[in-house]
Amino acid sequence: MIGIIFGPPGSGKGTQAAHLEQELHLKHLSTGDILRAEVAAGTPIGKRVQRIMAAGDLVPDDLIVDIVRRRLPEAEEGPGVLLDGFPRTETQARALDSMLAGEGHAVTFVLALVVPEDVLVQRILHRAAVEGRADDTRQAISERMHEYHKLTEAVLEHYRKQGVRVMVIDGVGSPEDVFERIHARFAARSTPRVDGSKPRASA
Ligand code: B4P
Repeated sequence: MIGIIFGPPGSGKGTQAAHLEQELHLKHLSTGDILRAEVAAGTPIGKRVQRIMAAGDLVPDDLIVDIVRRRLPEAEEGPGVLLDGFPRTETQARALDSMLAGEGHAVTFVLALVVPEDVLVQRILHRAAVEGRADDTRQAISERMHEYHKLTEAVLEHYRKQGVRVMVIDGVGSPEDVFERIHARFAARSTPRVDGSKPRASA
């Protein structure tokens, strides 16, 4: 099972991915977390992307595709993978499709979180006050939203056209409320668990 958790900045991708990792036993692969770890460790990749991320821009496709290409085989050794923050452009989506096809795999589902922009901005500014992430400034948030509309939204259409199951979820409310909706959607469609059993009745 290869799932993608998709949504604009601040929509709760990382938050919900942590729940889903436990619920579906998927390996969570967050490109944002990987890049932040590279920056914190001061690696050559980290030095290359630090300013780009802080400005709210997307890092180059070739760099991120290379990172995923190196990490995916290990993640695929488990029962499934949940990609968070990747793919973010059509070029990345095509690269992912061909990487997976090489292993005889394909994207199984896309979970798209929908949240109005004013709520997104409030959430990110709240995180800025708590965590002080370098890209949680008003200017970087505005750039991240711009990049999302310009480049990332098209990824959803890319998978819709392929007939991949796209589940659109209302991402407003507490993280628990949102997870309940996700869980209900999986249960309603009786998505088989990776071990062949049905999902549990409650989260
Ligand atoms: P990400 O780490 O993916 O950043 P994000 O879009 O803000 O998502 P994140 O997971 O952190 O936030 P979430 O919505 O869970 O990427 C960061 C940067 O890395 C990008 O801007 C780019 O520069 C680079 N990058 C990463 N992947 C890339 C790629 N593939 N290609 C190119 N560049 C790439 O949560 C946000 C906040 O809301 C949190 O504080 C959370 O606690 C809160 N929250 C979540 N759910 C909530 C809820 N229901 N109610 C209230 N608050 C909630």
